[in-house]
Amino acid sequence: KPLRPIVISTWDAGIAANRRAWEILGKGGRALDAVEAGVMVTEAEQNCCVGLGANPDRDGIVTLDACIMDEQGNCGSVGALERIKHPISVARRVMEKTPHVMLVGEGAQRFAVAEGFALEPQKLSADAERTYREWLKKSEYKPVINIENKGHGPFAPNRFDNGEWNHDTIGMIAMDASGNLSGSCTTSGMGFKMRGRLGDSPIIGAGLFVDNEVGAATATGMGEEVIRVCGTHLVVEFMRQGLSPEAACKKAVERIVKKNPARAKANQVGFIAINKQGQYGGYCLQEGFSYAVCYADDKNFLVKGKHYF
Ligand code: SD4
Repeated sequence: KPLRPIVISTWDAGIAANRRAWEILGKGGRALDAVEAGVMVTEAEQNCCVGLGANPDRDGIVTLDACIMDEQGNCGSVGALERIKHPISVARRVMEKTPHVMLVGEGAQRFAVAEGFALEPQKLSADAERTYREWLKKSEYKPVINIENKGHGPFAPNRFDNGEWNHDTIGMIAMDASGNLSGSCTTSGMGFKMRGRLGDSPIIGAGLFVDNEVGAATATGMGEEVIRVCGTHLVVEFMRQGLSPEAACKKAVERIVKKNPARAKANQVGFIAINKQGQYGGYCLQEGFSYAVCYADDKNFLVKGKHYF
């Protein structure tokens, strides 16, 4: 029996985000509203991995990326947005109120302010302040090649010293009672990224893709790996060819590995997907990725992503 409505989202923070999304979906609300409201919960949390409380770039500034896509293929995105609490809502305004898909940096912030979003103080959360100071101790600005060999990916400490994978993103995809799909993705990006760096999360087809005929997918992990293969577009196209959500995510992960096995081995990427039949699935490079699945008042649980390595 098809699961409908359904909402799934990345990592453990997905549980709280799903709960909020379900308040809308469970009442017959629109998937687009659900995926926006859902990830706003995560964006609003201080000392979390997403939003203004998250880790800054190397210059100590939090820069946020987000995108959103609806059942008609409309989409909006913001990149490198500073001092705005809810980048996902700004992305939605870009979609609904401008002729464009993507606004970045100062222009995105100016648009947000013109739309009535408050300019928040430029201040790190207590957690981020502590982590940043710690990071500054060890990490100088070295050419990429010098830090590449730490097993941390090209430039970000993708993995903590305790072996856990760092994550700074929530991606959410949903199908509503009418059978329409939408998705959202929001992030502070990789912690301690170079200033100006954009990852996959604000890029339609990389961090998020929705095709209402087929399904939807979102990604997390090392954005550069996802961008190189147009990750979520690839997942949706594999579903179009008849693969289940899990098999489609797996095949996209395998594509990443095939391109550069050594690089893939040093990084984490996770994809999650749903299809029009209300099936869901996920797949990742490394053990340690989980996603949250919700399809009823009393069904909101974490699933461990199957992994390649
Ligand atoms: C990025 N994909 O900026 C994001 C980071 C992420 O869990 O997903 N972290 O590359």
